[in-house]
Amino acid sequence: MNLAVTDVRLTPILVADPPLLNTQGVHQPYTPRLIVEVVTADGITGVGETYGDAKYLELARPFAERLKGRQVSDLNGLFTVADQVAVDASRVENAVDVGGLRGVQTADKLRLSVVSGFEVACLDALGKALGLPVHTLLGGKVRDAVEYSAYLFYKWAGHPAGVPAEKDDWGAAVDPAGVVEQARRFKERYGFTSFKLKGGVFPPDEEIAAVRALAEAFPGHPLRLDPNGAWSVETSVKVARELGEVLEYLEDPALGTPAMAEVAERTGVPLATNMCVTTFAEIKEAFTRGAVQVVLSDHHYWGGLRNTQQLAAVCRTFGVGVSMHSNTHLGISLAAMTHVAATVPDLHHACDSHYPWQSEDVLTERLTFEGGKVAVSDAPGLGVELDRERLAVLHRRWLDDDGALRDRDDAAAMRIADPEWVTPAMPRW
Ligand code: GKR
Ligand code: MG
Repeated sequence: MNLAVTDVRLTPILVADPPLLNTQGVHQPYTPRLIVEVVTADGITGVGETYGDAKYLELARPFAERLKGRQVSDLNGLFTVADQVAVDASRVENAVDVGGLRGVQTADKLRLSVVSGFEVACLDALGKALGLPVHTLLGGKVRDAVEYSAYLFYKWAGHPAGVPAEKDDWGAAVDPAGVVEQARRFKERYGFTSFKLKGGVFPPDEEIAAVRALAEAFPGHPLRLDPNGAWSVETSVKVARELGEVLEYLEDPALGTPAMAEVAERTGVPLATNMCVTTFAEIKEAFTRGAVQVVLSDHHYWGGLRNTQQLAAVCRTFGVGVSMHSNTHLGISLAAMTHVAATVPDLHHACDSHYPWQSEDVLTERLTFEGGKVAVSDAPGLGVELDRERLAVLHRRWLDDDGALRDRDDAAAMRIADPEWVTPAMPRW
């Protein structure tokens, strides 16, 4: 068996995305992703997926060159390779990273996001070479299916008139009734039993009303609200008091560890985060201050599936819960998320996934949710197959773009509908 990497293919693509609203603005009609393929000397191809914005491509290209000749089994070596590639400092200094929705951006974090795409591709190739599923390479699954939550968004019926976009059949959701209707569809289509509402879009009272409407329509279903740090400590405490009874947890109500610690101290509602604990370095302060009770990992920016397992072990040590954050992604990432989540022993909260919002994929067969769960594949590698024709179509879209969509920019997308829009300073309320 020859596990040496002989070729690496990087394919940036643009994927259709509905007009989902968040603190920064609205999702663009097409969002960038990067598909990574790692080929071994035996002709086995492993696939991975990560962010596709220019700053990630800038790192992924030299990374790919350096990977050639290394073994797909040398997963620790990926971090050595990461140390050898650099991103232009201006990319980090000026980066807004979609308004920091995934926490503070650093050069290291960018590198880890690139590592994750290659790590998943190497694990897929290694699994295929050995005839073993990725979860086995990670130590073995402890569950046969992974539960996901329905990720509800305030949303327009369509992208602004005149903007080239794919149509979706979800309709608008800009008030409590719209949110409940969206949740109903999620439940009907995929069987989800827990719901997360992306907040920070409307004044808190309106979002409180939406969560109350969900609680009424779906009694006993776990509910979460995530305003991405849009609220002051006072507002967060008020919302926590008003919704305390119905929330499984409140996600990033306020920005940063000190503010989260204060909210935690003044309320009994568990706080979750994918914003103030996004690196190993941020754990100590947050945990010692009791700022968060659940960390939402994301294998993309935590540096891969094995780092996610390490994060889970640290959380376990401190009695902090762990679950999974999501950003717009396709089936390769959903498969990777499912494999790693299957190996985490104490996963007590349904994971997040944007996947139902993506009408397009690069796989021959889409992954499916049944009863809100994705079955853990036992096929070799990730258990997914790349659809090269679809990949070519989505890559063509990226090639044809004049550059406007190649970097995700929710504020720019919002300005098309509202030319006066500037991303609000946080806390907004
Ligand atoms: O897709 O608009 C979005 C979300 O707001 C995403 O960018 C966040 O990173 O889902 C994320 C979150 O939980 O904060
Ligand atoms: Mg969040």
